[in-house]
Amino acid sequence: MSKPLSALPHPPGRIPVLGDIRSADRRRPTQHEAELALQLGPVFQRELLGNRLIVVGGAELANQTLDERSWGRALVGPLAQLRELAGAGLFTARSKDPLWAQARRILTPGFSQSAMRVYHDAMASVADDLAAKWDASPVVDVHQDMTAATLEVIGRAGFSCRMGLLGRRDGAAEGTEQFLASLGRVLVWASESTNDVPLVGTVRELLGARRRNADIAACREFVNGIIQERLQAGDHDHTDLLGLMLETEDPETGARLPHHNVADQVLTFLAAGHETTAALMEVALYHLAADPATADRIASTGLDRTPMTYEDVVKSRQIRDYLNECLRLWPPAPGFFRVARTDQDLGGYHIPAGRGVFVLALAAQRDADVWGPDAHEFRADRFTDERITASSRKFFSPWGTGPRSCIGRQFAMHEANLLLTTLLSRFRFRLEHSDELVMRERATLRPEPFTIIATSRKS
Ligand code: MNH
Repeated sequence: MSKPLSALPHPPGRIPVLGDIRSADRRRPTQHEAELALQLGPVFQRELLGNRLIVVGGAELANQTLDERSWGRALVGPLAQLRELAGAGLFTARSKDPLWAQARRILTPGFSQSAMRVYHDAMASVADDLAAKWDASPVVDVHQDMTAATLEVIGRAGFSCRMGLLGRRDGAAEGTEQFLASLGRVLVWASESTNDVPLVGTVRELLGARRRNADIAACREFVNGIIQERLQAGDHDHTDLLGLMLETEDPETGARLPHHNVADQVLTFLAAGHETTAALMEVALYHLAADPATADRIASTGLDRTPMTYEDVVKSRQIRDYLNECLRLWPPAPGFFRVARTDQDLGGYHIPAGRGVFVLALAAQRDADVWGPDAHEFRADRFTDERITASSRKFFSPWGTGPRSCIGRQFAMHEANLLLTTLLSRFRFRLEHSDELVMRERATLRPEPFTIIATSRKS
């Protein structure tokens, strides 16, 4: 007999009606939940004013929620908030919205491994611009440069559009900085408002609504500019993501994506693609800067080919393993929501059909029961030493799962791999201060800004 949800363990200090308000941390919600998972076990509850969030932080139970027959994706939490920004873009569309399936069919070839060949040169141009910048000024604000680099990559590879954040500015999109500022504020809101204390949150919501609507409008205006420019140019032979979306007929229905949906997708790729990949790059650069011996070792294994070709990137498995350890320890998307399709049992608790749970990858990817006693440590060779297979009990799911898993996975890995190998082959870097890696949250989990000193390997 499984126990009712009300019997799930919860944080100490629960207050009648208000709930677990004392243990709410609106600035670091998922890191706080990962700490709670250590105290409360593999599945627990957090309650705010009668809203119960079920958090799954144990590897075994988290793996159970990946079964697509029993569980599906849920559009709640920050995702639901982000619908205001990205509408029916892939990330925020409902699974039953026909536009989701249509867009996914049209876009899947554009995100396949072989499509990366098409984007490789555009990505490499960003890597070169970044390296030139580091050559000129060796004190590197990593946060700023990774924001710039990842946005440039999506802009140049996805939309054949320079963002003007790196390299030459002529012919670049205008208003990129304002777009970034607006997007940033909307992401903070989506993250914090879902972890707000009720009532206080409602007031904050009302006060912020006007500003937010202006920010959302500014973001949409920026992407409409990119699309309009392409439409006015009238050339139809672009092989980038934007070309694909504007020109391709859905293989199943024969229909093209309506332009408002193309705008949703462009905004989705700019938002979902840059913050996450920047977070991954920053975690990797932090650990490499903190451990120069490992950086030298990786740099000495045939990364000296310049420029890196598509094949070089695909073959550089060492970096891929390194990136996977970064994704394990600090998943840029710290968790995802799943909903029970039918009644389920999770660790002895009854989850009724339709109930949503939050799968906390941040905790499950560090579960010492399956990852071992050093689960909380960064180990550069972890993924080289042990392969993660479908049958292993280890939970590793930084890209989500099932039909709604990350469409940009190959894109992000090719990009991070190429950027990192380019930088590693050309520079030694060290941390300016011996800072700890501190993570902040705004729907994603991303390092607080830090500085590294980059010096050319040639000198
Ligand atoms: Mn991405 C969905 C992680 C890079 C575009 N992404 C997801 C999900 C995770 C995720 C996890 C599933 C969320 C959920 O189930 O609620 N994504 C990442 C990470 C990186 C990343 C860790 C980089 C590192 N993502 C990218 C890039 C792009 C992108 C780059 C695009 C250029 N991601 C998406 C889109 C979806 C998604 C679009 C939604 C897919 C769908 O629902 O059909």
